[in-house]
Amino acid sequence: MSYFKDIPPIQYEGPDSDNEFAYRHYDPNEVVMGKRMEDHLRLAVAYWHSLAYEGGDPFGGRTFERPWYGDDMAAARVKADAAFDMFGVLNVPFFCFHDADVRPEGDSFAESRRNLEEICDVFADKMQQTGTKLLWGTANMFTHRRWMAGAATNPDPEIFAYAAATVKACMDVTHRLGGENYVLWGGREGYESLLNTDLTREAEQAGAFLTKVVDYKHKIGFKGTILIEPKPQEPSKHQYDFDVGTIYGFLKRFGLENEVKLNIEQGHAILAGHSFEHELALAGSLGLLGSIDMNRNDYQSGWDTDQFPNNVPEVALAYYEVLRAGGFTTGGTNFDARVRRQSLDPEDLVLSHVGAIDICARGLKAAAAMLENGGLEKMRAERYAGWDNEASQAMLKSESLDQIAARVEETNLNPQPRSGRQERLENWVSRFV
Ligand SMILES: [Mn+2]
Repeated sequence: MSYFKDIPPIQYEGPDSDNEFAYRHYDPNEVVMGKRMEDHLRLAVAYWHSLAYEGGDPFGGRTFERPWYGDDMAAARVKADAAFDMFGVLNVPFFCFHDADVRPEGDSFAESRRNLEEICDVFADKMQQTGTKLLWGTANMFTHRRWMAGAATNPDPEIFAYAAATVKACMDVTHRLGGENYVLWGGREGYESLLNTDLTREAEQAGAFLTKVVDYKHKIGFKGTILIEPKPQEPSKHQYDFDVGTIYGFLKRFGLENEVKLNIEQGHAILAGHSFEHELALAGSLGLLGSIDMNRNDYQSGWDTDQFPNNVPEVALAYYEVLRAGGFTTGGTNFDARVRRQSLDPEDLVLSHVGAIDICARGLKAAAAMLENGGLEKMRAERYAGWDNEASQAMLKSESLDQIAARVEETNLNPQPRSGRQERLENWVSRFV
């Protein structure tokens, strides 16, 4: 019997509905800027948070009781049943998973791979039956003790080899399931102490590893996008994929900037000292915006708490940058978010997503309204209008520093500052959110 048997399928009932188990703002068929809302947001449930997480924190273990907990294939099958029941209740088009979320670890690499392939056969059948699609697959190379000093950046070449085999297996099943992206998040790719770390070697290893991943993608004809997910720290003290700007430098260094894009997470952006919209805008500007992990952190604790989003103004500014960059192609909105330790019930698991999905719908609609109004773009164009003439462009392209200096004195240049209008623009945004 389904774990979600007492919960009706969630449907759009409009903003005046009094039903807790309904969408008030997410209408998959509503057209926003010429596209269905479902096709804009491309929502995905994260297997690890919703099915594998047991309610633990650094001070205590499992609080949840789910019928699928266990480390054998029978439990993995019960978990898959519950997962697809939940996707159906929510009516989300996509899911995402790590290998370790969906299958038990085997006694050997080969057994782990066979377990993964067997459960992905189950997924393939369920995907066929339900129409649910895979937004992305990925490898968990951070939980098991073998990864404690990193995967691709490990000082031990045998770990590098095990990581390569692991990623190959995960890419294979992602490809077979029609996954639209493949993600690499390097939680252990970094260091705890510089005293025992050779930064130069570890960067070379990471570059060689990613090059092999890209080569293999082309070899098997995987048409999805390879994505790297930035995060500055946690679990490692310092992670190499610190933020968007850092990864851009890494990709340029190894000539991979046209092969790899980014999966950008709200909580990780905040940990890096940025806003989510900053990271999205920078990725958009660099042509690297791939997909997003939607969540939020607790603003007091400073930890990566992976909570569900609940702030429309923040989410609106995030989708504004997504829309400005042209919207998602292979990417989407993955809820990298989990219910809190005390939220024990199946209803909590479902309603957390319902609320977050409505927040995303409101954010998307506000972002589209801002973009269609054009107020911010008009202001920006006015602010930089001085550059839209031949003389200004010549200064950038051909004038030398001393020529510019001579001109400043000859023309007795005396520039006057102009208002940045920040509060007026904040007032303008508030009209939409
Ligand atoms: Mn996170």
